[in-house]
Amino acid sequence: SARFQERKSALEKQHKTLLEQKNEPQESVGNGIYERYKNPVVTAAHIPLNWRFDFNEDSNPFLQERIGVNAAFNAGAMKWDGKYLLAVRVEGIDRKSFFAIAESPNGIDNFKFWDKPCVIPQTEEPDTNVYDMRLIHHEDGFVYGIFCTERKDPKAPKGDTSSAVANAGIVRSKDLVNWERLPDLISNTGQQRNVVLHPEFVNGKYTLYTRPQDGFIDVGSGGGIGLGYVEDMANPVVKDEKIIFGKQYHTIYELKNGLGPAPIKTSKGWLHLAHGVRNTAAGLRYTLYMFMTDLNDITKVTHVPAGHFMGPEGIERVGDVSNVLFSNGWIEDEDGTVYVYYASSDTRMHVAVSSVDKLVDYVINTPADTFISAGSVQTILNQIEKNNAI
Ligand code: M1P
Repeated sequence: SARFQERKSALEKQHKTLLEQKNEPQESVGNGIYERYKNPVVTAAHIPLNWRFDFNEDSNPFLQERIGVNAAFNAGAMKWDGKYLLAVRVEGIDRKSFFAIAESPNGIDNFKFWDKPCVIPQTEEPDTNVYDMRLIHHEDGFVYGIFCTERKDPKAPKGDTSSAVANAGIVRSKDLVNWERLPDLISNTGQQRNVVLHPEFVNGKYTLYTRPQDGFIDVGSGGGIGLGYVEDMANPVVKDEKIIFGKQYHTIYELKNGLGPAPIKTSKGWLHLAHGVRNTAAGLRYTLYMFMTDLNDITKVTHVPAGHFMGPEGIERVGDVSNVLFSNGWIEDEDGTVYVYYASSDTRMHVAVSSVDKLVDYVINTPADTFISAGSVQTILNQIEKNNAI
């Protein structure tokens, strides 16, 4: 009918306008470390219309949305064939997350999803939910996708319909379309989330950053960013796992922390982006922070700027899980530009643009935490004195 066609055209026009919207840096002088951009880069509204609508007028006379999408966030990222790709965590209104690749020609706008969502083969025990994929182009030639797989806790008492067990699921691919599923991570330190593969072999072994936790939400007595070694990704038993960056009292990572994307190699050390969590009266607050590890000993943390690198601002503060920034993807371009892809409040994806030089300067020259208020004051006094001497 004319009404059906009219509605279809309106939907298509609205979608096209959103996808083709130009993105620009925010108008503020900024902090000199990175530039935030005005628009989110990927949202639930970016999901292709033909995933959501049945366009057959006989079976869908009102052209209703049949399969709703709630959010698009926590994306892995990589440059592939000259394009900027995000492996987005798409969360349906049915609460299930899955992965779908969105591609942009420039890294800051025009993100468009590939034709179909990713098909992730299952292990013998199907994943109930999957999320937060890190994409790593390993020097063995494969692109690995390491993600969180969640299943109901078999030990949950009857009537407990929310306790879950988290672990790292592993897939690899040579074309990002056909994925080979490997066994889930085998670690004896409890549940795992925020597991990331180091892009290079270390002493001939695969090296994984881990985040052991006692429970599904609580890291408990353990936690922290761990590091362990795997001989064969087809039998991913983590050995010699040790914590390289623990949670710490009265910091932005007081409750828990976890690694974001795989680190970027620089002449000064490995640059890391992570998230830190602290508890507040308003609930958990997630911010992003950075640190650097030694080029020759990746277990050694060499620099940690005090506080957060990015915290939620403005609209970023609001969403399904408010007061959260989370990042599991960044892209280092050939010219040294770094695109930091971050999600706000478990709802949408944004980009902040920096460079390797700027990030290295930030990590090395930002004062470290002194862990007490008087120390923070002294750090400011030192800077005032230095400025007065100019
Ligand atoms: O809701 C905030 C985040 O909570 C979890 O992160 P973590 O294990 O670090 O606490 C994850 O569920 C993550 O997806 C989510 O964004």
